[in-house]
Amino acid sequence: MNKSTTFRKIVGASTLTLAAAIAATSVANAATWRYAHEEYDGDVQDVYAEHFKDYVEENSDHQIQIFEFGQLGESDDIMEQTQNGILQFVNQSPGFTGSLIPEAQIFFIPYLMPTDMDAVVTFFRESEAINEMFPKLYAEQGLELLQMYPEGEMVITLDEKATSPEDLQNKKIRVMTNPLLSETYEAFGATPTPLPWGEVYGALQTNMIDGQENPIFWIESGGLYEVSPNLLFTGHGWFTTAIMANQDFYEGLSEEDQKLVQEAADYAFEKIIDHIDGLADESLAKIKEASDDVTVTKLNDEQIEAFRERAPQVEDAFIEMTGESGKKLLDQFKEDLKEVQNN
Ligand code: 6CS
Repeated sequence: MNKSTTFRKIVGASTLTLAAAIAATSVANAATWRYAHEEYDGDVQDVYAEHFKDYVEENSDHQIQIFEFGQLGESDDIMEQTQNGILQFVNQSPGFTGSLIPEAQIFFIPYLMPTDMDAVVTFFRESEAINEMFPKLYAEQGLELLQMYPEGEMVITLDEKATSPEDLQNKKIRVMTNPLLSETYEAFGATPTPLPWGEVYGALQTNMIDGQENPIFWIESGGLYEVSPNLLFTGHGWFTTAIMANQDFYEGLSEEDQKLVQEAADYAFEKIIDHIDGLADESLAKIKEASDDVTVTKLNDEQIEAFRERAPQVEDAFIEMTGESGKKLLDQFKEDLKEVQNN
């Protein structure tokens, strides 16, 4: 064997060893990250999670394991598991986070958000309150906020048709478990009843409550129209949700993996905006097809005004609950919204 063949063999062998070592390191660094959300297979949060998973798995050796509603408990349970580091990612809606981060209740001030979807999406993309102020508030609770996104316009479902706050008197309306949402329904004339999601269908079925609010896709997918068939479109807000990571986990990632996570969150955001476009109309059509008992009431401007004029007292309650920090957030929120509407 001549010198050059020997040299090539040695180099070849060491290249192979190096490649094997790199492969072993990358397998050793490949992790399985646990991600829980609050919805079921095919619902908006699940679609977001699947896109996030696709991006991560296509662009790294890491795997994402998704847990849907109920597999690990209620929304508050998955948040606790994330704060404890048992889960790496959690999708929790401000409807529940509001009890942990009072400022997150801002989404429950009625008639703050526009009804037009393009304006809502632009707001989420560009808002300084959403993209700069909220991450700091979540960080105080050990959470790295990755993205906030809208799921759909809120619609009230009731046991009877209604068109005014007077019609809501004595109606027990289920609300997610944050105090400001209770203020909203009190302002609307109703009796708010905070409940975790798992109890809502049964409570409607047994008439423990008379109604609830949610986006149409969820009213359809959860079969809520079967037990609460009168739909009332008041235009008072959007269901918003948020995806976040345990902050210690996130800060322990390499720069490359942090970038991967951010890109996956942005990628899934774009996908979800496409997904929700037209989803409410499709879901309403499915509901009408499935049930003859369903009624749909879309309030006119004058009827909406009767609800809207009760919003300022909820805004006052928000400021009372959140102090200076909430006031600053609300001012920025309003400024961001004005900018979106002016453009
Ligand atoms: O009303 C609720 O509690 C649920 N609504 C939606 C649209 N997603 C998850 C949440 O738990």
